[in-house]
Amino acid sequence: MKTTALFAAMLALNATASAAQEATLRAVTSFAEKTQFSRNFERFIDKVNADGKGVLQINYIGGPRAMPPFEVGNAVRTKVVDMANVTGAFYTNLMPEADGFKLNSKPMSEQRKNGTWEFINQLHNQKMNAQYLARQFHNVPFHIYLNKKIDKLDFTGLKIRVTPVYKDIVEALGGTAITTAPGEVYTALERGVVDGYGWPVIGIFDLGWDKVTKFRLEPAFYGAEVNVLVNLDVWKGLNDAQRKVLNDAALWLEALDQENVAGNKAELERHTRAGIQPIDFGPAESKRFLERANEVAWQSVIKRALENGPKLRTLAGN
Ligand code: 173
Repeated sequence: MKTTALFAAMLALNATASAAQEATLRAVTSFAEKTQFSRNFERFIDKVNADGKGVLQINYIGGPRAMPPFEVGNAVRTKVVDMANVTGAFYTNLMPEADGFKLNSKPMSEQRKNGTWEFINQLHNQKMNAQYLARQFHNVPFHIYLNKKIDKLDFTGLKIRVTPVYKDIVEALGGTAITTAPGEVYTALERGVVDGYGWPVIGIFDLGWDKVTKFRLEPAFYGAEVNVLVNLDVWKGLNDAQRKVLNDAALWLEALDQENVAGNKAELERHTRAGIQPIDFGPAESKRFLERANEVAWQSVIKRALENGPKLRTLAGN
């Protein structure tokens, strides 16, 4: 009896001691280090490491050189890493609903007020064993980039590099979809394995794709989403002060999206300087494209997520 009590007291003491200690989280990103879709996460890490001195630190392991992008979601789920910067498009195998996140372009301030964040956090808790700490880039749309000129909105005969983001619309327009990680896009274009690719409006210069890109198809569509996830066991193991450092930095990170409006514009100007020409079939065709893109994507999400798909669509309001 005495030993048990002593042992319990020691355990309690130990737990208090470790809770008061500085925690260190190991983090990876699913995009190349120091490129567009890793950069704000890297700023977030710097902020956490400055604000969290003595409380919580992030040990940045790096990007795709450390871990293949399509494995990052599962690595968070299984606690191979504690935290990751990753798009839902890279973990639709674990959570088909993630394909619907690109269809919600409302600012995160609004998504946090209208229940969207809460619902998507629940999905992450249940299916990814993860806390949905932050979402970035709601206002950065995608394009299809092409190396062959087309004279109507028809991809018949074209091979286009995709992720789940673009697969349904590429196939709906008659194209052949070829899934690759971003790290394989340059070589695929250079060798003519693909005639084009999907990517957001920003970021094609990071890995030199401007050298192997001729055209940018208008209009832009959907909205990029790159999330900061924390393994749920790790999250629950943190104390209030540690979680506060992360939550405060998460809101700060989401607010950085304000910078994207100017960033998108500057990048389009850079496309022009690089000789990348827009292909634009005018307002009526653009409208048809956007409606089609929206519809095929929702149908695809709803087919795989019969209850959650329609709920996501209601929350997105489109
Ligand atoms: O094209 C991609 O690899 C992709 O799906 C994506 C998603 C978000 C941001 C950047 C790229």
